[in-house]
Amino acid sequence: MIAPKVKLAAVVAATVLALAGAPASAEKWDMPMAYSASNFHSEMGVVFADKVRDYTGGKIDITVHPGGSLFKGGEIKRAIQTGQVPIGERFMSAHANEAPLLGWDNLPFVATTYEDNERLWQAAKDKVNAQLSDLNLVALYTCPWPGQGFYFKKEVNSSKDTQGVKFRSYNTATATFAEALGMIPVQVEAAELSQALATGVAEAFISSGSTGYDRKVWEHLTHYYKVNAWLPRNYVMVNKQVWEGLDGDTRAAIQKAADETGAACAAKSEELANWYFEQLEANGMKVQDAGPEFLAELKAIGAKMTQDWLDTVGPDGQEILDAYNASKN
Ligand code: PCA
Repeated sequence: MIAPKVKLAAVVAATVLALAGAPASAEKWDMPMAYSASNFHSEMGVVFADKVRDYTGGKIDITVHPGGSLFKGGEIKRAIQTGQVPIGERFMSAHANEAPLLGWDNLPFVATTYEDNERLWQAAKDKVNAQLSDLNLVALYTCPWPGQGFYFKKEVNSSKDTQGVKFRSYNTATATFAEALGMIPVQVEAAELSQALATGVAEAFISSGSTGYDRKVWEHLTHYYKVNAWLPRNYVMVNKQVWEGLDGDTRAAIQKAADETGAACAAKSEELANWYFEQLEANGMKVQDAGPEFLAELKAIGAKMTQDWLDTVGPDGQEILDAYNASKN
């Protein structure tokens, strides 16, 4: 039995909370994110958490844990699927090994601008959401990284220069790309990238200027080749049962926060894309367009990868590409 004094204290505390405008039943949600705290995706995660607190009247109180600090990048999806945490963020195409459709944003040279990437997302969205639902997940918002290019520690003009290079990949598609260039892929999380470069586990990788900047890769590497091969997306996802267990008003409030944050995050990504290159240059890296021979090879490999994706995914993949191509006319 609870002692009357304690009971009274609890009532008083609840009243104080109610008077302060915070509902006594505030739900605390931990939100693991994979990338560093100062990265724009993580900063936007905090913006999202603030908006959710605001729009739900304090009912849902999200704490962001960036940099893989609560769960490592590769563990986040599973932690949400199994209900260890209600919500989290991860790189979508990292899940394409399990669900190939989720590699929709990793098709080389298909959508190389922010505008086209958004068109591709609109074409893919319903199918992606259906796929995520099968995985017990609901996507709240997605946000593109800047275009992907290659980091090396030497000048590279063609695949003659890439043979035997140890390459950090971030998903199956980038490992395939590396192998087609004669490189040796090793999968490493962005959070562990600096260490992989410092210890020689990897000596090249594909990514945006953003991750090169976050990981200060100029300490180990010298060249960045702009390729803009694709603009992959992160997504913030919630456990399906948790989502369905919320009342309609709370869901609408969270979705409003998510829609606003997704739009702001994409705008931020675009705004920062060139700034990251300037920072790489200011720190001594040579940032340049990939040369014609290298680019032609990358495009040939890319075309094959897109075809392989279509073969694996089947009609859903083709429908996405058809809808995307139609949206460009
Ligand atoms: N940075 C992330 C994914 C894509 C990007 O630009 C990374 O390199 O892991």
